Amino acid sequence: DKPVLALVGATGAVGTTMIEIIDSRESVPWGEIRLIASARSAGKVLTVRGQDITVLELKPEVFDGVDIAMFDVPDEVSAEWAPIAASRGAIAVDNSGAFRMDPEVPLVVPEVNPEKVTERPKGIIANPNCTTLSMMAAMGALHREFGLEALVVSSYQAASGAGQPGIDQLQAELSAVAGKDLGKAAGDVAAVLTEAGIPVGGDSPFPAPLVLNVVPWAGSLKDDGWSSEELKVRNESRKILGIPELKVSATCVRVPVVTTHALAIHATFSSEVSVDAARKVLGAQPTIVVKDDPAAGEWPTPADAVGGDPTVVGRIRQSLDFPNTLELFVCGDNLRKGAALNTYEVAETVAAAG
Ligand code: 2RA
Repeated sequence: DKPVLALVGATGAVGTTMIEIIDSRESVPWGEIRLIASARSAGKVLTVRGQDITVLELKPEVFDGVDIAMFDVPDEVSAEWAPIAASRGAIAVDNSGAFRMDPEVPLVVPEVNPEKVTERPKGIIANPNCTTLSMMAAMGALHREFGLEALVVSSYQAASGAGQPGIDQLQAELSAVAGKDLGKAAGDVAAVLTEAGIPVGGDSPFPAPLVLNVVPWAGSLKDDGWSSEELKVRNESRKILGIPELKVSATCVRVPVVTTHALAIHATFSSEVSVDAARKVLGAQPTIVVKDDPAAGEWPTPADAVGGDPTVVGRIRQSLDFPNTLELFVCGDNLRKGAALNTYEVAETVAAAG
C-alpha cells in the first residue's frame, strides 16, 4: 500500500509553498494526501494535484492511518502536536524549532545526512532553520571532499523569513518611501514611517526600519549579545554536518529583500582547497547551480534563487591570508529549500526508506 501523507499547517505561507511543490512533482509516492489546519481554516477546500481536498481540523484522530505528517506550524503547536501524531503511528517531519536540538531527533538535509531519517526514537524528524539550510548542500559537499574545520558566516536575510507579516511590513515601508526624496528620507526613515502610520520597532516584525536600511538582528536575544538566529547557525550546522567541534561564528542581518536568504561564507578546511576543485565539487551536486564568472558579471543574487529549488553559489575565492580557506556567496530561497522543499524531500526520503 502507498503511504498516507498529512500536511499540518496547510493554509499557512510555508504550507502554500508546500502544495505548490507537491503539485510540481512529476509523480508522488502517496496513496492519500490529508490537509490539516487549525479550526479557523478547517473546512476550506484546497486543490492538490487536481484533486479537491477539504482541510481537516487538527485533532488526534486525524493522524490515524497517516504514515508521514509534515508540520509547518509555530514552535508551540509542533511541540504539542508532533508527539501526538507520532503516538498515533505517524512519523512527524517538523519544520519548527521545537525539536531541532533534541538529541533523540535527527536534523536532516537529504543532500547531507539522509541516512539519519531512520534514527528517530521519538518518531520525529526535524527540518533545519532556513538560514542554516541555505548553505548546507554546499557546505556538506565541500566538507565531504576537503574536511570542514571552521565557518565564519554573515547572512543577508529576506523579510519573508519573518513570514507573511514580514512581507507585509516591507511592502508598507516601501510604499511609505516611494516617491519621496530618498536622499532626505534616508536620513530619518523612522520618522517617514511613523508619519505614514507604519509601526517601527515594537509592533513591527523587525526591530528597526528595513526599507533603505539593513538590520543586524534576527531572532531573540541570547547570552552575551548573540541572537537566537546566530546560535542556530552554529548549533544546527554542527549537528547536520556531524562535526560537534566545528568552529562557527555567525552574524545574522536582515535586508530589504522579499525572499531568498544570502550568506557570505568564509570556510576553512583540513586539506588544501583550490577554487577549481571547489567549483568542480559544487558543480557536480544536483541541487546546486554554480554561477561564478565575475569577468562576465555572473554571481548569485537573491533574485536568481527566488521561486527555484537549487542553491546558487558563486564568488568562490581562495582566501589571500588564510590557508585552506575559501570565500563564497550562497543564495537559497528561504521558503522553498529553506523550509517547504527540504521538509518534503525529507518526507520523500522517509517514504523511500520504507
Ligand atoms: C528568519 N530564519 O529568517 C528565520 C525564521 N525562519 O527570520
